[in-house]
Order: sequence, then C-alpha cells, then structure tokens
Amino acid sequence: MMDTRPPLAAARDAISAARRIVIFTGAGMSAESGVPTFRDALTGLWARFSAEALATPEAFARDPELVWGWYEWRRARVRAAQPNAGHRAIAEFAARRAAEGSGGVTVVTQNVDDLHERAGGPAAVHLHGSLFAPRCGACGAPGAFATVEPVEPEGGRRLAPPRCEQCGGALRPGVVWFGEGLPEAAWSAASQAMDSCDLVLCVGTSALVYPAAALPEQALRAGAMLLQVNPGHTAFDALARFNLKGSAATVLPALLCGNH
Ligand code: BJW
Ligand code: ZN
Repeated sequence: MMDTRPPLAAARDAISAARRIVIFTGAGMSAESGVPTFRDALTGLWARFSAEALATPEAFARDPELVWGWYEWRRARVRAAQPNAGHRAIAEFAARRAAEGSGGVTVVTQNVDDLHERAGGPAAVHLHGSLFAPRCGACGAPGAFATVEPVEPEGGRRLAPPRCEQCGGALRPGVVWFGEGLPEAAWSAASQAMDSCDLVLCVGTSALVYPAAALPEQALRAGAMLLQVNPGHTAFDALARFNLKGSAATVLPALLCGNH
C-alpha cells in the first residue's frame, strides 16, 4: 500500500521501530554552529583554501608552518563554537533511548570537532581524527598544544609546530589527510556498528569521501534502512528511504525529539 504519511512522520515511525541506530554525520552537522563545511559553494573550506596545500602529508612535509597555522585557526574557531540544536537533539535522543532500554545509538562522525561530545551525547566514533589530539609526525607519541591560539587573520598565520617531548620531532594535527588510512579502532567500531544496525541516519555529508562514504552503503547491504537529513543533493539521495530536505538544527529536533 502506498505510504501517504508526510515524510517526517513516516521517518519518525521508522526510527521508533528500529532497535539499533547509527547516526552518521558530516560537516553540515556543525555548519549552524559556525564551523564551515568543505564543499559547499562559497562558504566551504575548499572553495577558499587548497586541500592539496593543506590537507595532505606531502603538504605538511613541504611547509609544516603553513599547515600547522591553518589547523590552529580551525581549532580556535571550533573552540569558540557551540553545539547547535541538532547536536543537542542527538544527545537527548541517545539518552532517552538508553533510559527506556529501547535500543542503542552509535554516532559515527567524519567531523574533527568535538561538538557531539560537548552537547553531552555519547562519545562519537571519529573516523577522520580530531583537531584536539596532535601527535608527533616522527614517532607518533601524543603531543600537547602550545598555548597560542591565533584567531586572526582568516585562515591563520604561519606557525611552527610544537616539538615532541619524546623525540624532538614536529607535532602534526591528529586528523586524517587525503591519502592516509583511517584510524583502525575507529574504522572497526564503525564497521561493526554498520553491520549490526537496523537504521542509519546520515546527516550533513556530501558522501563523496571514501572510505567513510562506503559505511552507510555497507549497512544498506546488511539490511539496514537509510534516512538522510541534508538541505542539498548528495550521493545518498538515491539510496535513502526518506530524504528530509532541511538543515540539521531544524530537522533533527523534530525528527528525534518531536519538537516541531
Ligand atoms: C548541511 C547543512 C546544514 C550544509 N545541515 N547539512 C575512491 C574513489 C576516488 C577517490 C578515492 C576513493 N577512495 C579513496 C579515495 C581518495 C580520497 C577520496 O575519497 N577522495 C574523494 C574526494 C574523491 N580518500 C582518502 O584519501 C582517504 N584515505 C584513503 O583512501 O587512504 C588509502 C589508504 C589506505 C591504507 C593506508 C594508506 C592509505 C582519506 C580521506 C580523509 C578526508 N579528510 C578530510 C579532512 C580531515 C581533516 C580536516 O578537517 O582538515 O575529511 S577531507 C574532508 O571531507 C573532511 C571531511 O570529514 C570529509 C567529508 O566531507 P563532508 O563531511 O561530507 O563535508 P562536505 O563539505 O563535503 O559536505 C557537507 C554537506 O553538508 C553537504 O551535503 C551540504 O549540503 C550539507 N549541509 N549545511 C545539514 N546546516
Ligand atoms: Zn616524537
């Protein structure tokens, strides 16, 4: 029989019926907190900065001060940002499901910010690392930041990376650059969650970057239903049972918490 309910109501029913849920987030999740996405025209980071010059291991080897300064600018922006209503809705939803015993919620994010955690949600699986966990580029030991946090000028300024306390090597941002493998523990946690869930809710990702974008497809193959929240078109449009066209901070409270 044809489903004549409005998509939001039908999507809410699908969520209520699901036992294990994975929420898979991308940069659009944090856009309304003032953290820029990567690929949105005009406002995306890659519209203003070169990924090749800033987000590859070769770039860091060539010009560590340029790369470190840019990431310090990004870190300062995220520190100044606050979780939005979408992050808070996910946190509230996960807490409610845990209290009711109505099924687990795993948050898998491509984001390198800490806004899911600061909203009080479950610790997210960070596929692309974190802006807040630098490590030594030579020996891999975890490092600490110097106190300097440049907020000006836009895009940061050249800044020498702090030195490793163990070996004296230059610290590097703890994020995953193009051409690098994803952290093994995060990948296997995400992969297991995808294999064992009934529903994946994709929020604010263009689904263009692999291997992360393959994870919801993996869940789909294992029998899960896909839902999507995004104001734009993405590679998941054709795969999702429901495409809720809107922003994370407006749709998620209505979808997950019933705040219309
Ligand atoms: C809203 C909204 C609102 C707006 N509300 N929504 C297969 C084919 C071709 C290439 C490859 C392939 N497999 C691998 C590759 C190469 C490459 C890749 O995928 N390239 C593609 C771009 C073609 N992948 C890699 O290099 C990966 N590594 C790898 O493959 O290694 C192989 C290897 C294996 C073993 C050993 C060694 C090597 C690594 C990828 C790492 C990605 N890193 C970045 C930077 C992280 C650090 C940093 O932050 O600087 O991760 S790139 C960037 O893209 C970042 C993001 O996590 C990632 C995904 O972006 P996301 O989140 O989807 O953001 P956007 O901007 O693309 O989309 C935003 C969306 O939000 C849009 O849809 C908007 O509509 C929406 N939106 N406002 C809701 N308010
Ligand atoms: Zn070291």
